[in-house]
Amino acid sequence: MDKLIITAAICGAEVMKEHNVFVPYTIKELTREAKEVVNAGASIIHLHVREDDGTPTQAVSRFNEAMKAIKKVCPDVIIQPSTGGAVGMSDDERLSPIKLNPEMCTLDCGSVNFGEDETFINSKKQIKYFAKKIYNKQIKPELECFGKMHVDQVLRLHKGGHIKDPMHFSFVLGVDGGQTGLERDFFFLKDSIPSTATYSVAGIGKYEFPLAELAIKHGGHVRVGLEDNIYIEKHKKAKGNKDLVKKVVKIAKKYNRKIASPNDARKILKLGEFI
Ligand code: KMH
Ligand code: ZN
Repeated sequence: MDKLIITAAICGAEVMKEHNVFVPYTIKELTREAKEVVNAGASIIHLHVREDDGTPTQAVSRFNEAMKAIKKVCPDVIIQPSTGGAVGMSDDERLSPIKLNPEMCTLDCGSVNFGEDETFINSKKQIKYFAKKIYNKQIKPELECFGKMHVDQVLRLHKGGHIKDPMHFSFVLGVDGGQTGLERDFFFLKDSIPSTATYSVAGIGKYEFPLAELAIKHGGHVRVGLEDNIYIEKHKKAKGNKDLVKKVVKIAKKYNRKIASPNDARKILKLGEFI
């Protein structure tokens, strides 16, 4: 089994300090969280950025500032900016961090309701547009799928030549409006992708650690972080992203799964290789 790649989603666009005071907004806070998760075992940082007051932004200048500051304290870490941004942003606004030539970025592979009245739109035409822009820059997309139909969408786009091998999926499960993150969901998605592809799971809220454990047992990779879940255990808030990463490392130890360094992750994900 490959070593375990831990991605830390340290910030997100929706979760606020009112939910967990450790959600980073400023560059200083982002850098603190990044350093702590990398020390705890994360090799990839899934990055959103905010204005100092917490407003989500996709401004290239803010990403530039954040990525430079993070690289200063964690020179090896893989930074994976979001091209999802926040609900309602335009395509080109969402794509702006790819101007900075990151090694990876997200590619959201279908639309999904977020809670009561928000819908995160990713039409087939948009996915093709994003994919083209991302591959043109030789960036490796993490294929974010909020349910099985998004996986099917990826497979069709792959067949049509819009998505390239080697594919790396991220199953983001448990969104209020998306697919649940139960054991049966995990197997349904994992067993739907080609054996040559890699995958990571990101369980929202209560699904975070049960899904992480399944992925650890079955050769997948794991994403955790305050973007997805603010609790270290029921009713107890995490004191920063590092607590969530440390908990994953502990589960991995139980199953003798070694933790990937950023360079291990580059090899496992074949970063920079496109067929
Ligand atoms: N904040 C969501 C609207 C991504 O990073 O690509 C989108 C999201 C997915 O978080
Ligand atoms: Zn995100």
